[in-house]
Amino acid sequence: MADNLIYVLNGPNLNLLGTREPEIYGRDTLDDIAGRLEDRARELGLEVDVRQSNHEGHLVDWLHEAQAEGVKAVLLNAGAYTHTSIALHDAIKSIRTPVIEVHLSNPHTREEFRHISYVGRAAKGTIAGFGAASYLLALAAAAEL
Ligand code: CA2
Repeated sequence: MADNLIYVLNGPNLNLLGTREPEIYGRDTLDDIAGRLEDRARELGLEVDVRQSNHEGHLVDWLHEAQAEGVKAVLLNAGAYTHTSIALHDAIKSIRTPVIEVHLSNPHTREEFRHISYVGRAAKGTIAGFGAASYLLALAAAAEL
């Protein structure tokens, strides 16, 4: 049982964070965000395990693992899979671990194809549009669960 552990799962292209499109996604790298999450988690008596993959199946496996390991919650920025992946939707539905959907940008203010979220339809809640702070806000929400 890892009931003070939070998985922070990141999907495709988020390994490039901080290198391109800073006007949309900000200048922080995923490592910068991970560092800020680790600091805040410590203050909250929690631990974070931050991961990134460009492969949909890895994200599905990690969601199953979150349930098997008994982690407290998952923060999930599924990147573009948010808008396409019924597999991720089903994986979230298949576990009891609460999943909080996270986005740096606000997909609802962007292209039409970003307005559907298969992740959001299965998640406990969504935090979007606050840049890197979205992750910290989601961690605060997870701490309240
Ligand atoms: O706003 C978010 O966090 C997104 O999940 C980011 C995804 C996008 O497809 C979603 O609609 C919203 C894209 C992540 C791509 O990250 C990049 C980072 C640096 C340069 C280019 C892409």
